[in-house]
Amino acid sequence: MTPIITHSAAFFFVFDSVLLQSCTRSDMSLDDGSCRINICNGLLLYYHQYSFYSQKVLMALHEKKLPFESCIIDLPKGGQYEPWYLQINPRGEVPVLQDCGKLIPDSTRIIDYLEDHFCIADIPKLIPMEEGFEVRQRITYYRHILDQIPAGILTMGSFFHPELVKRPKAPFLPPVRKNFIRTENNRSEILKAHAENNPECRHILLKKLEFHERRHQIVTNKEEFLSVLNQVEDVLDKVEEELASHNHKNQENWWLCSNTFTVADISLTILLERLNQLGFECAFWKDSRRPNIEKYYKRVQERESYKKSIPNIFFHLKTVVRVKPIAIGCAVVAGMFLIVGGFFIIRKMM
Ligand SMILES: N[C@@H](CCC(=O)N[C@@H](CS)C(=O)NCC(=O)O)C(=O)O
Ligand SMILES: *[C@@H]1O[C@H](CO)[C@@H](O)[C@H](O)[C@H]1NC(C)=O
Repeated sequence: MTPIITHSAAFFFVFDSVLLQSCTRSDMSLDDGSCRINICNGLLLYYHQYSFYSQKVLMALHEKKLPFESCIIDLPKGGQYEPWYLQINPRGEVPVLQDCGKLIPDSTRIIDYLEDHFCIADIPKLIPMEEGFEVRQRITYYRHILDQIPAGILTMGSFFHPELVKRPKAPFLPPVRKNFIRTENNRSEILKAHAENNPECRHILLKKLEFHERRHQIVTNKEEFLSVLNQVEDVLDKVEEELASHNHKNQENWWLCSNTFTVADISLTILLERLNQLGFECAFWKDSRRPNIEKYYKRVQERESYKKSIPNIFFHLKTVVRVKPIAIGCAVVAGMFLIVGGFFIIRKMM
């Protein structure tokens, strides 16, 4: 499997295969088919477009308008278990940021790193220092409770308990969901196979196997999954209350904790985006359940950083077609165009 190197903006273009370049030998610094490149003046992000934690880092990079190169790790194909990638991140997870020789794993650490190292005058700040202690404390609090929600369990659990979900959206449409479930059910085998084939990574992969089996239990057990959904309810209640408390201010300019967009807003935005894609928006905010969150989510979708970090409809179509053989792909594409077309017609009529 050869990871793909793209320019940061490449994947936003429709059918961008021309712009995507496979790693070539000369790009690589290692001899094992890896994609680790030596960039000595700039940032390189290892990520996947549909990864929740990757999307947070992408949004931070775009908010701060920092240029970066990227290397896509093909999670559906197990690219995160390749020996060369385990050298970059022994946890076998995306995202990882490479800044010259330095490797920084974990989305929270990456965002803090960006905030600490790229803070000269005209780079937007995601943790405003000049607004005082109270605002910073609030940012830390909301960021913390939002980041504690286990996004992977939320995502996978929604596939195993479709009765709890109303209208899943792209990219989590039926063929993609089936693919996710198939891979999840076979992940132990996949990890064991990788461990057999790569004795030097065996230890790490077997650790991951243990972790996976515990997670699988939670995901497939309805009671446990419902308690994760309750945790989401609690956090969203607090967020709704916070947003409501700004109603007397000039609301157009207010985000979660401040009148500037902060790290807490990144955590909130990517969570709302994921909940919406999984089909939980009806349960959590639609129809005036949480009107301030509903308004917030509409408003944040207008931000440039959102548009650049969340794959668009064309990207989704391509994914669906790739996952399934042509025939089903075409049917899904046709269906989605009908839905999207219908949506625009209805919007025009209203
Ligand atoms: N704590 C990490 C979590 C990263 C994480 O769980 N990434 C997922 C994708 S969203 C992943 O790489 N999963 C692949 C695997 O565990 O096999 C962070 O915040 O970056
Ligand atoms: C499960 O994974 C193993 C190891 O990668 C593979 O050989 C096998 O074909 C997979 N089985 C299914 C049902 O996908």
